[in-house]
Amino acid sequence: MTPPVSATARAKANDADPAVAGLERPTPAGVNAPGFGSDFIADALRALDIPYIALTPGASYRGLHDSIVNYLGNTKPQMLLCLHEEAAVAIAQGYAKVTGKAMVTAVHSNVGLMHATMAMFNAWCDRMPVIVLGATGPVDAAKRRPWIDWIHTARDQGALVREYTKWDDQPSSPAAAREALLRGTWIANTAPRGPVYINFDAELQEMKVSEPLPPLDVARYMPQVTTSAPAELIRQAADMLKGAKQVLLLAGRASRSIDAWQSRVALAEALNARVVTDLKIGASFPTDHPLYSGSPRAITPDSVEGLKNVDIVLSLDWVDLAGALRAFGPSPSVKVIQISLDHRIHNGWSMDYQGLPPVDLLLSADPDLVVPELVKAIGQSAKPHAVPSPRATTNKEPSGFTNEHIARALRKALGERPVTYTHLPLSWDDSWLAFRHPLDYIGSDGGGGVGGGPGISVGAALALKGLGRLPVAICGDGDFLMGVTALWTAVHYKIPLLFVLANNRSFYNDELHQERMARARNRPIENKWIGQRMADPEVDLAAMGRAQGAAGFGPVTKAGDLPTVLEKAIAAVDAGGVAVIDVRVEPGYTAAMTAAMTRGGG
Ligand SMILES: Cc1ncc(C[n+]2csc(CCOP(=O)(O)OP(=O)(O)O)c2C)c(N)n1
Ligand SMILES: [Mg+2]
Repeated sequence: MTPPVSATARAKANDADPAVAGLERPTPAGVNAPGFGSDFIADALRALDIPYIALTPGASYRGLHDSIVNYLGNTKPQMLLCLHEEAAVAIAQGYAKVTGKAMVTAVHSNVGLMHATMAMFNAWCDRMPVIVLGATGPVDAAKRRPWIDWIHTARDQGALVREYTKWDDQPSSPAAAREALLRGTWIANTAPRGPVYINFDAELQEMKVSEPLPPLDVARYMPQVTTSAPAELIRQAADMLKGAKQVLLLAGRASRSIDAWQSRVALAEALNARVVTDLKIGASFPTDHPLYSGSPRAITPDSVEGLKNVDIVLSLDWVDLAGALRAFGPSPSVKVIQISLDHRIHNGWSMDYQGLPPVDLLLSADPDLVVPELVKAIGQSAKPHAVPSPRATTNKEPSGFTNEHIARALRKALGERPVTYTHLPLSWDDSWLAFRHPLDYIGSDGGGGVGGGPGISVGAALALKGLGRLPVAICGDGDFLMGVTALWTAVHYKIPLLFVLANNRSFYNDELHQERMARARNRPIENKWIGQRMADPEVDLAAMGRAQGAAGFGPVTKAGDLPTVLEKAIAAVDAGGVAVIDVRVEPGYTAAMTAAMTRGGG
């Protein structure tokens, strides 16, 4: 049972990773009863059982900062110092991608929040729960210090992020602050999940409070929200699927549960469905399964055997169902079943809800809960649908030095070892690495915000500690450079992690856009690199890793050198460190990637 929110809750054991928990131990503050507004906020955080708070400090929450260090003893939550607010929120996003649960972050007044916004938008589009704490004020103008307290006080600070958070609040008393934390945690962790923002007045944190708050049973404020589907709708969906000639299963957003994964496989097998997954989100189906057809690039009317015969599209919370249907170009007789809760989170500001798809049967439910029911209802398929031939993959050695060489070298170096890919670059082809477990790949940034890769990877690697998996982040140089200071947090808190950098010395994705412009306007294509290439000087990415205490390797300029360097870097990570390999791949994308970009994307 969850203990009441009170000073006694402070005696609870810390679930943080033991190596992390041993770090940054404060001098004990002795007998220490709660006496300030922020002590009550800290008590509530403790009772919510959240192990870490990733933060970049600021005076607006110096009260809460003191309470976490000197009142809670920097335990549960334990501080993870971040060098940029965007990294703090990205770390929480990565943590949620692995655990499914919200971690806490704290950012300073309006300015820290401004830095955090990009990562909050990524978490929002990724439907990942994150609790962002902020601060302002003193709201009472009479209490403000000259200048600094004035520029760092904003009316309705939550307005900065309201359009891409599920909820925000600015409580005015310790009791209201506690309630806001309970409500925010519940909302963030309830599907469809997402970030919340709670803003604490500096004065509220620093005020003396003599009366204790009455104890509270946290569990009673986290009621389970039913997200399964009614039996009648499951029966209807099962009947439609049983009568289908060929089902196209779009395996979209899903939890990291292995049981849910196995049910998805059972459903596909019962129907002999063709299955498509999406690198924008975490692995949702074994990509070496004979029923697997590929990534969304595979969804064209004639690219994959069997798709022409599709008469039912079953979407398990696919990120862009309307877009997939458009690319696939099905006949008007194709029926669409959508299982998703996502419509419950859509608002009028961000268009991340995508196009409006035609839907013949909607199950407003969590696909992970519906799929096992569908498997039961379908049983062994009434119709023996054709088994497709496995999709063609090539063993041909690629030419030049490309991302595909990185994939090959990793496959060879890691063999059957459990690996979690915590990030893949935009130009990645999903045939290069096989995913066989929901934790093999956790998806991308969500909001297309470049710079999220390093922070997300650090948060994921933290959550993966002790699971026997090697976290590997493959980042573009642009992504790495925008988020590079997240590495310091990983090194400092002893979070092992391997970065392999697909360094083409360019924001290359945008070179392709300039090429497209030049072609359309009949202008010189050879100028596409201007304003895109990071050359003269080339950035020494390994040195940027070393500067923060990571082991830096490279630059690796020949594919033949990769295996030896990888071996050394993996050894450094196995010894508990962070390793960075600067791989100087050639600028350029595969033909498939370029074709997909011409159809959209980027
Ligand atoms: C915050 C942000 N700024 C700019 C962009 C536009 N953009 C999309 S991809 C890209 C290039 C990323 O460079 P890199 O990570 O090196 O990958 P590459 O395209 O070179 O493979 C840019 C700048 C973006 N999506 N997000
Ligand atoms: Mg690049």
